[in-house]
Amino acid sequence: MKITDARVIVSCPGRNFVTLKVMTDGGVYGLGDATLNGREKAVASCLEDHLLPSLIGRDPANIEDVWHYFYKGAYWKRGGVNMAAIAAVDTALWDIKGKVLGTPVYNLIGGRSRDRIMVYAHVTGGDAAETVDRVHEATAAGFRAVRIQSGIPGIDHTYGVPHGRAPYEPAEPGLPREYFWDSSRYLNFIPKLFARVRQACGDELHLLHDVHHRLTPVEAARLGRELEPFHPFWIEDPVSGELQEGLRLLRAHSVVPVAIGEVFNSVYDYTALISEQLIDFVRLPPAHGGGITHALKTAAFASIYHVQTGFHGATDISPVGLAAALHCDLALNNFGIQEYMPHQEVVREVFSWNYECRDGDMYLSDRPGLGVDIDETKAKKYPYRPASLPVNRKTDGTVSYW
Ligand code: CS2
Ligand code: MG
Repeated sequence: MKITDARVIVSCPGRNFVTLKVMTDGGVYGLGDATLNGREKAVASCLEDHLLPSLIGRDPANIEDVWHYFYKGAYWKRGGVNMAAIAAVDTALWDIKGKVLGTPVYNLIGGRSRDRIMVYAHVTGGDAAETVDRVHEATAAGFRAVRIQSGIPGIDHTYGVPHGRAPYEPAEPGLPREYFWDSSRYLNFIPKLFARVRQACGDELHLLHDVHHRLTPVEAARLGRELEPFHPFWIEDPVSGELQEGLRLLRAHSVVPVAIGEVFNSVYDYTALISEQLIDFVRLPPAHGGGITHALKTAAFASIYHVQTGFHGATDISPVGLAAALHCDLALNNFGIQEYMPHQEVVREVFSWNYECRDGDMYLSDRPGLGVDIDETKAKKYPYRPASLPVNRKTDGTVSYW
């Protein structure tokens, strides 16, 4: 079997998605997600100009070899753009293999380890009272795990907290907007938010919280300590993880579980974090970290150190990328939880998929391959629109993490 053609489809049904379609001489094709929020065109060019010309003519069955050809062969290793491009190729090849063999991808990577995949819902409120109300709505809808984010007293607009009931979409049209941030106000408020939610919703609900990389290690240690009485499921990205050693300080002072890595792009970003057991969950999803092939290796390495998966699943991961994560979730023994933020309705015009969320769990059908398709004619109706993630400044104007 040979790869005969491959094309990149950039489309904006409500938000931008970059999708790779790989065609074969057998008539079977595979899809991969190449969306990197705010850097969509860079990944499209990486594929079109650099990877795809040498993909044509290869045997799509040889996934491991193709992965290493692009990873080792690039000379310039890793990087968000490069690893998202490799991920798209890899995912498309797993899709093809599943379709050719007539079996879902999860069957090719170990089969089912469970029947369903626990997901966490996003709950955001303008203030603590509204957040509590929204948690009640999420539990009434069946969710057993919720990520709680809230507007913070004294901070005008917080990244990740949309106004009213607007859908959560981190990128905004045009150039980056600037938001302001004050860690001391945040640190004073979040333990109070957790106290209110625990008091209103009881002990059983899993509570998660995303710090969005904003704290220093010692600030994160304070947060971890103060949240301990409310036993969070995890705190996410408490510090910016590129300094892996920074997590030692947090670990030394707190037993709050830590999830990290949605902005990482390979297992090499995790070596100290995992081998020193400084974290509890890896967030790097297949779509941003070299695809299913590399996600399985990262998860295998993590499993040795009792670290579980909690893959990133925000709306900037397309249905193709989410499906890739779900197949891994179903198969991996050290699956922990999956993030789930439903796509806008308009996304259904362009993509069709085989997963369904019921009562806080995700179910995958046994459709061969990934089980996701794209309607290229409909995709053309929604051309690319430039959009950016915001830039964060401290209240005195200094650029900070988000
Ligand atoms: C967030 C995302 O889902 C999450 O945990 O951190 O909203 C993230 O900021 C975006 O996906 C960035 O593209
Ligand atoms: Mg996050």
